[in-house]
Amino acid sequence: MDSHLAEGVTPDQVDRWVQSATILHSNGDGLDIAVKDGQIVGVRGREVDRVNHGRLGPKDLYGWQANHSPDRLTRPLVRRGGELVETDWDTAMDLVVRRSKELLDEQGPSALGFYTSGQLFLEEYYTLAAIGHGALGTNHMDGNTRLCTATAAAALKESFGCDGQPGSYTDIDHADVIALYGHNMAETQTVLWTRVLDRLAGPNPPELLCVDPRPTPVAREAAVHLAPLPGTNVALMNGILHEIIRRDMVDHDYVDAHTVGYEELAKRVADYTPEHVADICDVPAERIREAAELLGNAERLMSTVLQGFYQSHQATAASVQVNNIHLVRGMLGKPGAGILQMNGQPTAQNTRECGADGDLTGFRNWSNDKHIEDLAAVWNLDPMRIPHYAPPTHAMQIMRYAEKGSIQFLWISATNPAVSLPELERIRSLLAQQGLFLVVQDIFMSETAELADVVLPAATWGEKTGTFTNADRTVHLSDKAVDPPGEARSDLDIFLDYARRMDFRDKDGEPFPQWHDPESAFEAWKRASAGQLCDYTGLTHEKLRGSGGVQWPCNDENPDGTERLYADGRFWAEPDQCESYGRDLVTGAPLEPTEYKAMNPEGRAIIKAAEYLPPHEKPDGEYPFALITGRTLYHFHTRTKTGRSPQLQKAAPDVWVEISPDDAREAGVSEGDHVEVASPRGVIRARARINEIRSGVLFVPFHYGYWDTVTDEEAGRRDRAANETTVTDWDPVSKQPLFKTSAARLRLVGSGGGVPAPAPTTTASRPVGAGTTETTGGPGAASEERLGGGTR
Ligand SMILES: Nc1nc2c(c(=O)[nH]1)N[C@H]1C(S)=C(S)[C@@H](COP(=O)(O)OP(=O)(O)OC[C@H]3O[C@@H](n4cnc5c(=O)[nH]c(N)nc54)[C@H](O)[C@@H]3O)O[C@H]1N2
Ligand SMILES: Nc1nc2c(c(=O)[nH]1)N[C@H]1C(S)=C(S)[C@@H](COP(=O)(O)OP(=O)(O)OC[C@H]3O[C@@H](n4cnc5c(=O)[nH]c(N)nc54)[C@H](O)[C@@H]3O)O[C@H]1N2
Ligand SMILES: [Mo]
Repeated sequence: MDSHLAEGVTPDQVDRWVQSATILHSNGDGLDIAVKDGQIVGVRGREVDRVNHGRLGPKDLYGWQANHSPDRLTRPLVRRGGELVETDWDTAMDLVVRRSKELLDEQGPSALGFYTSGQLFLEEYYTLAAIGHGALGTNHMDGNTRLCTATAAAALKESFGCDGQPGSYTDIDHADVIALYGHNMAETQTVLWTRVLDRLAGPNPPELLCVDPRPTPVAREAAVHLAPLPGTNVALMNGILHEIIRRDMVDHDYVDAHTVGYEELAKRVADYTPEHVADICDVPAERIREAAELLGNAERLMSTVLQGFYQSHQATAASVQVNNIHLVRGMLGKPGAGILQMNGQPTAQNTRECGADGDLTGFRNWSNDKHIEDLAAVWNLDPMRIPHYAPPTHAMQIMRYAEKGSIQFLWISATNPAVSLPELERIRSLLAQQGLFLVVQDIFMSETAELADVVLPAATWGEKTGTFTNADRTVHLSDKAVDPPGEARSDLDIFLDYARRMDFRDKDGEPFPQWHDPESAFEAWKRASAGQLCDYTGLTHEKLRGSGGVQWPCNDENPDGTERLYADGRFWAEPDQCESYGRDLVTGAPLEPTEYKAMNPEGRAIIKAAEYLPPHEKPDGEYPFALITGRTLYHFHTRTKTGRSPQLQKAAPDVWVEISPDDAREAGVSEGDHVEVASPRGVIRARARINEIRSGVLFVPFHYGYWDTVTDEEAGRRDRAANETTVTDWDPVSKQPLFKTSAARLRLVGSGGGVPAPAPTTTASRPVGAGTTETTGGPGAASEERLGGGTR
């Protein structure tokens, strides 16, 4: 069991252990919070938990310290004479309510927008969805899940008719091949990775396939590592499918009984020979054959997909090809044969289920009037109150409407777009506009809160009760351990307070939402989920208390939850049932209900093919590098929590840029030198880390914004956040922005005096020459990386 307690505190001094789960990734590791004298003083892993069996990762062990950081927001703030000043809740909420009512009267609900998170609790999202889509009737509601797992949801809908992960983490225990696509699991889901490492060290170890342009710890363990040029995933996947089909490593019985679309796929990938694909991806053709061989011979294939696929221009098309490999090989619904279209944030699954993003509550279908009526009945509202004339506005479009002035009220909760959205100069200026009334609900004075008209101080994890669901559908309870600081209030209380002050009513004139606390919100949600794929009716807060997590669907038929979906080869895809009729994978154009019915009358799994298109912004003479951005082990996003945990902050104190040895030599750059990375949008300055990243590619972690750049020299400078450089563009199907494909140039600014870059040395950013003990680590392997991958 992993545990960390504050210095000087011993386990016997702990007053209480309070059940919860981890919140700085999507793994959902069960933990207990240690409480002493009304303060959180540590955590320990829960051995009874099905997900982690007591293990915890570095962020979980140290991240909780941020909760009692002295600079937590403790009172509401309002802008007066240009300055944010403290006030009381009545004053702040009155302002929010007054502006809402004015805009509702003058312009209607479309003047109001909501941008939320993947980090609140289920009860909070359900409440927000009911307020936004139900009571107010605005179409403008989305989550930062748009930046995170919109593609996971889209890929699942395209292939299986509905969101919901088919697989289970236990598939790792059974698989003989594990494929990780654009997923640096070793750094982003550390406990899940230890489960993989256990298998690798045990009897009958599985073989790994890693698809990632960087030498991640996953790549180092892989039997086959493909390092394609960023933005070429669809070509690569089509090449692998080409080989699998050419060599007839296809489960024709499964395909015939349970799928539609196989012929179309076979036709579409016919031209994608390994040689052709090798040219596009700059990966040796032989390596593509090896990957196909591995996948095609697997008896129990487990796949995970994450941001290397989701945050690029053909995100959904690429992710769907992973589903296709499973469908053509009949690798679903049995132990070891699982797909995880991964989540990133701890509660992103709930944002989607509850419909606090572009989805409709309970995985209902926006284009199916019966589903709207059904939800309206659950809410006891008139169906016409739920806007469904068009698909809900996605986050990037919400920002566009705010920029243009049609959205004049924007309520942002638990996300920090002034650091996490692309093209920050634009985001800062549109959020700061005079005409936009900006409400920011956070636990710290984030870069976004700095721009707000009203700042609402929230209580967070450990200070409130609620449930959340991880990437393999495991539901956990997180109980309140301590009181929030000052006057901070839970997000649920804030949303409900708004609803009461707005005096929303249901059809019977009763206050809407009809619930008032976490437990009644959960009970209400159960009614909304009843009979849907994400059925929670068999769960209660009490049942989860003490448990090791339960996987939905959990209902009368499955009282202990459900390990794998679609075990019987039946999908949630019947025309009357499905969450979406699907889209064209290349253009994003939605299918009409009649088209869907004609294509898939029996509700089978859908094998959908896609042509490869090159990225819109490719390296050229002026911007010769492909710039990718992402994560490091020790930090979470914009570091509002991990940057306030001394151990984590020390492990990765400042931004860096990863450069290959060849590229560094050509630019005259040595380890630790100061360099400038410029894209057509903006410039950042960072220190150079020379590592085994493939040539032609630069990597910058996106964790570093401006809240802790406090020295005189740094104050006011805006050249540290990766998103100064990224592009305003998105996948046409999922609308997820492209954080992993832009073009950039590199320039030496000054010597670092031989001091290494402030980057960790044990992660994907490990410097060249370090740690040659691992399988692909030596200089020979490094040159193979530069050719686009290696074998073990
Ligand atoms: N330590 C840590 N863990 C986290 C988080 C965190 O901030 N820090 N955040 C959580 C969240 S919200 C998320 S969404 C997940 C994200 O978890 P991951 O997706 O694992 O993390 P990223 O670093 O964003 O991207 C993964 C990999 O994609 C690769 N990549 C880039 N471009 C391409 C490409 O074109 N093709 C391919 N195949 N690969 C490419 C990158 O080299 C990178 O190693 O992590 C979760 N866990
Ligand atoms: N360049 C680049 N950009 C990216 C990515 C990338 O890979 N590259 N990844 C994208 C992805 S996958 C993600 S998920 C996003 C993440 O981007 P963000 O969501 O903007 O990042 P966070 O730092 O997690 O912001 C969460 C905010 O919520 C606050 N908060 C924490 N807990 C609570 C709570 O309980 N209540 C309230 N009200 N507030 C709380 C935190 O203090 C913080 O300000 O970034 C995206 N942006
Ligand atoms: Mo994410």
